[in-house]
Amino acid sequence: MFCYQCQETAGCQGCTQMGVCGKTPEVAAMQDLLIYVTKGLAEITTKLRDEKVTIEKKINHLITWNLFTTITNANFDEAVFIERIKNTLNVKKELLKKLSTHSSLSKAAIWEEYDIAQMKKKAAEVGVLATENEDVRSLRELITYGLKGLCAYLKHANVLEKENEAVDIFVQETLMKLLDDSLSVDDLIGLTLQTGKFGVDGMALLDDANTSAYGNPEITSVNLGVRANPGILVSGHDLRDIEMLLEQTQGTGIDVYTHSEMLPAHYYPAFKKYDNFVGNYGNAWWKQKEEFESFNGPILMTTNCIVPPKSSYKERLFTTGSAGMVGCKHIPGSEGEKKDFKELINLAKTCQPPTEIETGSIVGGFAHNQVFALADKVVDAVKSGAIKKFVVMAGCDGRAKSRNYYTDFAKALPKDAVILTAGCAKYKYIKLDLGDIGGIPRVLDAGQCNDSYSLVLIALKLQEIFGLESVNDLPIAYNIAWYEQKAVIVLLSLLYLGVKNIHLGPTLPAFLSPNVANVLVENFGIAGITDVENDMKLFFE
Ligand code: SF4
Ligand code: SF3
Repeated sequence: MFCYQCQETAGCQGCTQMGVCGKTPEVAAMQDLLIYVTKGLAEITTKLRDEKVTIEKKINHLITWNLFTTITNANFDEAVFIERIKNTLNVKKELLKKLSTHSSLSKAAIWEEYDIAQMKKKAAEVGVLATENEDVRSLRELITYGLKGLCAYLKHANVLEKENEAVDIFVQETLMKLLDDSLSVDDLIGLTLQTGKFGVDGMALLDDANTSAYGNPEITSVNLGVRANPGILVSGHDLRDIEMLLEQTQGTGIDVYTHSEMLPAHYYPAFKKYDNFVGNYGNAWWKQKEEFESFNGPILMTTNCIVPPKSSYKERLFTTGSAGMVGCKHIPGSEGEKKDFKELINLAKTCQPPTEIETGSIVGGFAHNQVFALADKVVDAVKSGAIKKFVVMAGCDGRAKSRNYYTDFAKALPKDAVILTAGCAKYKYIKLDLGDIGGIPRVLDAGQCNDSYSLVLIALKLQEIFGLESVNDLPIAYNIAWYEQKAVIVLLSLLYLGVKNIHLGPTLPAFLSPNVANVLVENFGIAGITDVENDMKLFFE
């Protein structure tokens, strides 16, 4: 196997024996093959569109779901990947019949094999290292990972019945281009920035989907303690799943808690009517082993990020949507279908209530609409000098000790600096008592990683209010932590919007070749992090 798509990749180079995440070589191989056949399918859909053939929505969704399923920590079940490959081959076969000529098709578009041994053989030939030129490989993978992140966001919008066909068309055209050996490094750099443009569109689509379904996030105090009833813990990013679970747990005596990236569900007005929606339990995804154990009740993983579970709670762990884990029950249901969570609810009734691991509360809900409502206050604070700087610290958390940097960085910030955050990176500092500036908390949490879109809107609004020419003229620094591919699309979106001098840590992506890293440094001022003392000087002097 060879995989270097996430920040935790072995030795900052690539996982070759077994994923640091727990991904086996068998799963890695089938993920590679799924990406390959999906690129082939995307080539066919793109060519059919050229011939004015309409591509059904369900095919767009299949492509989206395929990419999402290969995201870090989403699905560890080889059988799921084999099934998806076969399904994709079936769809591909049907569409091929509609295409007027097959003469210019790539090997990926025409490859077809249902025998597992043959699949494995092919998988070994089509992985990341199949591209020999390291710069082309680097850019192809950068774009692929951006598309994976984008597809995760599209999928969340799709389950809320929101579509943007232009984004689907771009995803498919781009997947086709990733098969094209005639594309130069410059072409691929252009495609990388275009991916960022569609990243913005994808996040805007999801923002619209979430806010039109559940209202605009608002300032909310979220309880960290527990109650005496048994509970179900929900993690991942899928708001439609938690909505269905909340509906089905009414009157059952079962409480519902959020974990990690599901915390922002509390910020949406629509979920406040459920009085069994108790609070947030625990921290970011990588703390699952301790926190899922002490939760005592069933856990629902709606998306990434799953840590392969301990046997002590494996029977209580359920997956749904793109998430999957061998030995854990999967709750089926796709767009528009009602999922049945009876099994979790029945199991919860037999479980002990959660063991309390902390008390108190945290405050969040500072997505664009809420911040715009506070704009006067924020602008006054900036004008008076009470707020001298904003630091965007969005992104991901992870298990590497080096990530304690972000806690130390938050603590060391001057008292007139405000953190803007989104994603699970927040767990490194959201529970610190950083106080407020004239009633404005010093950590403003917009929500999930996709709500980085809100941070962009906030920056653009401030630019407009202050009449600045460029978003880079604002007193905003960017110190972003990344882990998986959703952070890649957020980064590409920021680059597309012209944001410069983003610091990315705790390490730069292994998939950036030295030349590609140089392009990012020279054109966008991208840099890594060093230590808190040095970086404080860099950001504040
Ligand atoms: Fe390694 Fe990350 Fe790939 Fe897992 S997702 S195999 S940890 S690079
Ligand atoms: Fe977290 Fe996986 Fe990235 Fe959505 S849940 S931000 S790491």
